[in-house]
Amino acid sequence: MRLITRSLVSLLGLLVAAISLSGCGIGGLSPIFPTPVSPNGQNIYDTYIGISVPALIIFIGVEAALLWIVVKYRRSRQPAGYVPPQTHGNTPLEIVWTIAPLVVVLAIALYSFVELQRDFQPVNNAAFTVVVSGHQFGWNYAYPQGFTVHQEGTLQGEVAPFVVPTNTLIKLQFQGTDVIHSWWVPAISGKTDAVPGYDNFSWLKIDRTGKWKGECAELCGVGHATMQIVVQAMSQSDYDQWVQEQLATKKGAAASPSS
Ligand SMILES: [Cu+2]
Repeated sequence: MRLITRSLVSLLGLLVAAISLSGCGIGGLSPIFPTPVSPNGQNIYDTYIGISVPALIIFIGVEAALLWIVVKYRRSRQPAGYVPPQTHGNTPLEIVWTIAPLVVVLAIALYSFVELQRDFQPVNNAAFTVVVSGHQFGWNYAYPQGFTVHQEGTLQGEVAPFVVPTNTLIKLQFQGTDVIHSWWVPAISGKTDAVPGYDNFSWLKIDRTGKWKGECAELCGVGHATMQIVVQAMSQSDYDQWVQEQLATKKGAAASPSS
């Protein structure tokens, strides 16, 4: 009976941890199930659900069978000095419980690999490319129009947004200037490493206006936790206006004498 109580208490603890984790947003970053806003984010979400739901069903089935056996065949229900039948080995059963998990693991591998092939290839029909470079500690977004958005790492308030137009396929080219960083906005795409000396690629095509948060997902030094990411999607006309403002600011900065 003590074993059952202990199992139930552990299960309850896990449940409480899961619920509290799903409830709290870490700096606006939901650790579980953010609503996807880009097709690659949607496909990652679908893959996650497609693997998690069957895994959860298998988990509940195994735990229920375990509890049922533990309760039904507990020692106190058996006559004093009872010794259960001593069978050794069961070839068909052993073959089944070796092959069944293998099939499950291979299915997960294949499912994930197909998603990797589908959404982690460099695209060549993008409207434009933004070069995203990570450094200790922040992100720079170099636009083809010739200006750069700096997201300097901070824990005091929000960083400047990486602005994109909605419904536009944008190629992201990742670079690292010192150590490896990883760009991750869960609602948009999978983690993509920004590696010194090697370019990685991803893309986004956001279907609505709004703002989404992410963080550097590769431990990169003492300021790692400050490397916030904010992506903002605007309508094409708002975006065009924003670009003009950036160009004007850049021109102004170049004209004024710097110290
Ligand atoms: Cu980093």
